[in-house]
Amino acid sequence: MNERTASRLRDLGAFGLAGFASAAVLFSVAQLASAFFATSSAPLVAMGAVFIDLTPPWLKDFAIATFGTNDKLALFVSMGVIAAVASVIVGLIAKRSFAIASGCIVVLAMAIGGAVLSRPDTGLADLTPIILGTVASLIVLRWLTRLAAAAWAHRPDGDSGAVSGASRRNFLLGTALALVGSAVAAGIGKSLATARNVADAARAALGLPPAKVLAKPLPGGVQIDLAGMPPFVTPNKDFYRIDTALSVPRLNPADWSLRVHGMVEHEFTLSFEELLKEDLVESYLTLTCVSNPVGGPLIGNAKWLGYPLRLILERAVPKAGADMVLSTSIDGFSASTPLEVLTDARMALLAIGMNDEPLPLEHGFPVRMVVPGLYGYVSATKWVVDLEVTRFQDKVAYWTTRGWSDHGPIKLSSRVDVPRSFAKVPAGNVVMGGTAWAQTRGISGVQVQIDDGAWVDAELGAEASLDTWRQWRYVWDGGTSGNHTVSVRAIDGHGVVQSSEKANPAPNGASGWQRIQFSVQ
Ligand SMILES: Nc1nc2c(c(=O)[nH]1)N[C@H]1C(S)=C(S)[C@@H](COP(=O)(O)O)O[C@H]1N2
Ligand SMILES: [Mo]
Repeated sequence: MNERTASRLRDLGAFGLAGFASAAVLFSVAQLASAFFATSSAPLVAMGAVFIDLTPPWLKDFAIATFGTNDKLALFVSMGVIAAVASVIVGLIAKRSFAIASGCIVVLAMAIGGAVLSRPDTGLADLTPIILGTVASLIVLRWLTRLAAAAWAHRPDGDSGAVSGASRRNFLLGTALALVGSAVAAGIGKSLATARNVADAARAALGLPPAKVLAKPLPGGVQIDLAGMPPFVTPNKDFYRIDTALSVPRLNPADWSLRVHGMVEHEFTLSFEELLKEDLVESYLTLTCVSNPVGGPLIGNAKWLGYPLRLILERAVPKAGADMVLSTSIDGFSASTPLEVLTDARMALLAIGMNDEPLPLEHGFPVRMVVPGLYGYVSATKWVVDLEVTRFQDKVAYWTTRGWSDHGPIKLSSRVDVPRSFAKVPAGNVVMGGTAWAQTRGISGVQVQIDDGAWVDAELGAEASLDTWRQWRYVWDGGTSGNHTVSVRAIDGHGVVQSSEKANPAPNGASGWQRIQFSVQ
């Protein structure tokens, strides 16, 4: 390697490192400062949120299919990698011209500022963190590039011995200081955010009021006794989570209110205290995500405590012509639910409790909607703060503007839970089991098909209600060794057989029969 290449490489290392360290300073200072402002004033949160809003449905499906509920982690990691590469490039530019490098940083900071302002919960003051971060970053970049230049710049006398030894140490010390400082700032930012988090404290302190109408007790036999079957009631910690929120909204119930307005005779605002005083009811209800592929895991069943949305709307008195309720969350998500669905006999709830606990923060604390029979994206608004009675032709909800249907009734569907796909089972009787659902219509039958045999009836677990899923079981006594498949299809309470037509989740839910492979030893 000649002298010239070696010095090029050193530049790359030194100035690239300087750029990286100054970017670390930008993000960590902004992160620290954001503890005192809206959560989406943090650069990564704001940028990620914009990215999610711009995500086309196919990419959303891909992300969920590939990363499951780690999709947000994957997003953060990708953003981190992109930011790291960009920061090294900015460092190299700074070697040539500090002015151009700082110009790049300012342009990036303005883009981040734009992202912050685009969030529904931010104002001008929430630009403070990114401004502080940018100023700190520019100072550090100036300082480190000077140190790097002093240590490695070519000297006309060619003699760099003792002088550059000391100045190289200075540069490395400076860089280490900037990196350690960033880590400390980010850490403090994180604990500050936790300490200032009133929502956790309020949730812990909240005792749920007793329900006026208790849930119908679950009949014995709702749970099929077979290892590998999901519990009939999904524990809160295992309940699937899908939302566009990069940082979970942290609402203090004391500040929460629900505005009910639009095409109604009586607009009103409901406080959390008022909601607690209403006659609350309990009800088991199975939620399902429209992005759930056939046989997928994005479904869960819980006992909800809440106030019937029907009664909220009765109080508001919708005007003639209204056909939709647009529910909006504190973080700008919205769902379009047919007015009819919220006013008919089904138990659509403004929920505050989930399985005898206040709603977990990730599941909408303090208040969310749950509606039997509709996918979550058109009904189950978490952190809900606004109900507007309107018309489908006048208002469009979050996912509809991104290509999904404005109506989203849940499709009749069924799943094999046991055996798992590609499981190896011992010879002899093979006990199979699974789940089927058709919320509001119920399940009247489940059939399975082994290999290319005839469709045969499975046994059904007890029915808890028409709004909950139902388990099934089938014992196959023909377990000859080799590879086999099992397919499943359900029949709803009206006698309709699950459609075999394959459809992707977009735009209104997957369909088709699940078929899995297993082998008998
Ligand atoms: N505020 C808000 N509410 C939301 C969403 C969201 O992105 N933001 N996603 C909806 C979707 S797509 C589904 S499937 C359900 C999931 O509810 P869970 O996370 O409690 O399972 O919430 C719904 N409510
Ligand atoms: Mo969903």
